[in-house]
Amino acid sequence: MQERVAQGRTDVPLDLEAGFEALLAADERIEPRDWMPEAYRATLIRQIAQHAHSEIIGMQPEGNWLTRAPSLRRKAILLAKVQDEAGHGLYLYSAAETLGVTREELLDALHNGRQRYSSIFNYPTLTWADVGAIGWLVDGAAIVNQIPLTRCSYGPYARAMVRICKEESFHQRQGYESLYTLAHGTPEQHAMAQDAVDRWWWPSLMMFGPPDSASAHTARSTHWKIKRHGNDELRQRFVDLTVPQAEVLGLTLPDPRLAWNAETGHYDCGPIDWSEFEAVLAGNGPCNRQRIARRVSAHEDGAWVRAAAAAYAEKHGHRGEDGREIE
Ligand code: BYC
Repeated sequence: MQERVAQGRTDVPLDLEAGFEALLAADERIEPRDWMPEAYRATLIRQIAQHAHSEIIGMQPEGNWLTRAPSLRRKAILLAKVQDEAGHGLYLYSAAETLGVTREELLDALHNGRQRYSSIFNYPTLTWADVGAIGWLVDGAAIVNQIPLTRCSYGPYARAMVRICKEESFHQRQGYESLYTLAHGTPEQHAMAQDAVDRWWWPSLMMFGPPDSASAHTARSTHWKIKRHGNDELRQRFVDLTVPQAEVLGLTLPDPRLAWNAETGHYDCGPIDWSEFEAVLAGNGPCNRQRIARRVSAHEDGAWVRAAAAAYAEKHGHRGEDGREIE
């Protein structure tokens, strides 16, 4: 804090809590070495870890189609997307580590269910069209949720979001383009695309989290400028953006009550079945057990890589690849 005053970045009172609040009020970023309330730290660890876990578990539904992509071009695109997701996860784990947790603690918490990952990754990918639906709807929803996080008060998370959103906008476009091709293909391909959209629409809306009236964390996270908008506002923004895109795709959305409301300037929607969301969060979605079991076995299979890396570090001390001492 004193360092900031010395740098002339902002006139921060020396009292720690007041200094923290002053940084928030000035819309400055909080950095890892700054003082922060423990509850702010805990909230960020929870959210960033959940986000990182979502990226890593989110590789599984699409990875399921890597060996069955319909062409070399589609396979190369999907491979790149799934690799991007691994990169996002690692980047986010690093952001969480700046808050004082270790990678091991974070992975343990994922594996034993103490930390969550996004509800959306507990659904199966039954056909190739699901890959397109994930890109269009799931990445589309993720971008709407994450663009405001580029202005999150915690610097490392905000900066991670800038890079991740850039890549996810490509992911969203590839999904849209893939679905467009199917929707304008044979009647069977059109039907497959429609079926995928029918199954992914409602879970994509649930991705934004519970209604604000039932959201435990929104009020405090908004005060801390971690969240910039409520869950309902972002969900509505996603619906408003997506309905016209569905029309261009030539596909329908599975909500008979979806209608333009000229008075509000938004689309009205039918009610979301929150009991489904609660069941998924309680571990009873269609694929919860399978996804965690797969993750745990991948982690166990990778034990030899971690052991080899540790042995190498031990043998070479704190030396970089060029053999020089790392300070
Ligand atoms: N799923 O008070 P609330 C991707 C929980 S991956 C599961 O509103 P908050 C991609 C919430 O944790 C991108 N749980 O919470 C990857 C809380 O539970 P606890 C994923 C959910 O944190 C691969 C309780 O419900 N994006 O793009 O203020 C392939 C109450 O909720 C969910 C992110 O992770 C959910 N959907 O707001 C393709 C974005 N929603 O902890 C694509 C970062 C809520 O009290 N995260 N819960 O037991 C966020 O922006 C916020 O954490 C949320 C929730 C808006 C999701």
